[in-house]
Amino acid sequence: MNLEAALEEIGKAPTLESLQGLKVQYLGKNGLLTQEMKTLGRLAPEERREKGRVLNEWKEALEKALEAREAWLREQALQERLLQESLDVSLPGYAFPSGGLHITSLILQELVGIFRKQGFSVVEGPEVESEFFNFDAINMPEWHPARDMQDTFWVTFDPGPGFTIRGPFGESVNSLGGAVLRTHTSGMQIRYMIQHTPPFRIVVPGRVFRYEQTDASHEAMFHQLEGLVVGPDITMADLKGAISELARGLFGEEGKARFQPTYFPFVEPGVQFAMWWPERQKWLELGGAGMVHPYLFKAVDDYREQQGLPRAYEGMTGWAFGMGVERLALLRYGIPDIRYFYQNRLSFLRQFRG
Ligand code: FA5
Repeated sequence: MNLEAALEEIGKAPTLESLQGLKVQYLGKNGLLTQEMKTLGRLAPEERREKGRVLNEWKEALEKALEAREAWLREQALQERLLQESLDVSLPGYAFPSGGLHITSLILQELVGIFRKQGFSVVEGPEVESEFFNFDAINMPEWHPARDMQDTFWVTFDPGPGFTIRGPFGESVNSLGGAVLRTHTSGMQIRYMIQHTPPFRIVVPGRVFRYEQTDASHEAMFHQLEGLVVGPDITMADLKGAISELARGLFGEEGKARFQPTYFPFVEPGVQFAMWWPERQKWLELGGAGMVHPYLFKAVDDYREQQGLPRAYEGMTGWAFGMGVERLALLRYGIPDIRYFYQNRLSFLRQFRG
């Protein structure tokens, strides 16, 4: 074996693979140096020591050369890769899709903004509600059609430990009937009045649920905005003023509201209201409203009394309204089908993102 030639060969190995080949060729189990080592046993002791020393030096020299070449080849490969992968900052960048608010959020924000300007506070309530707040306390006794199974998602699962419907004071109200997915935001009228004393004005945005066959104008899940104003001298004129103001906020100076009598158990008198849409020259039916029924004030005061609080609603008057948020969006943007709202198709949603 010629050490010089071997070292030169190693120093010129073009690739890591060929270098590995050389390593096997010299130092492998049957490698050239290994074979030379095997001959040592046949030599006289003196000669063996001398040749053994030389072969060990060769071995070290080969190992060093292999290592050095390997390091160089690896460095070379790295440099090449860096060169290939280097960033070309002149390339156009990727466009990251940016998110946006859902059409329902946009409308809700707009509505709430209009009421905030008039001094209303914004409050929210639970989506799983007790039968008591959703129905009984707002004068919707058991025989009322809205309590039919078609209209209401009853929460019939075994509540199990840890699940209780709580009243405004954290007290369990499970004893006051079953649980429902709230069918409207009107239950919040009671929750809020129990905890606060008049005068006040609030709006309550929120999700509501109805066990309904869906169609172009009916969803099983939609949003409402509830309004409630209570004080010593609140009149129907204030209600008309507030809804008309909302119409102007939404549709500009030409915006106006129309009221027609109708029946809701929790208002007296009750109205349904529509808004004039100047662009299309037509009326949009948006929701119900009216003067708070005295039944509610009594139910609230009774509840307060049970909790050791003074009665606070005798001699008070107030008005309330509840409107469909998606309905408003449908009419305002000429959207043909309410089911588009929650199918999550980007092609639809992108048209409205704020
Ligand atoms: C109510 O829910 C009453 N709580 C409103 C109210 C509040 C009246 C305070 C008086 C005082 P109604 O069931 O009509 O009323 O629903 C109100 C609005 O919600 C409707 O005008 C409509 O805009 C919308 N709405 C009702 N059902 C659906 C549905 N399935 N899908 C989409 N929007 C609906």
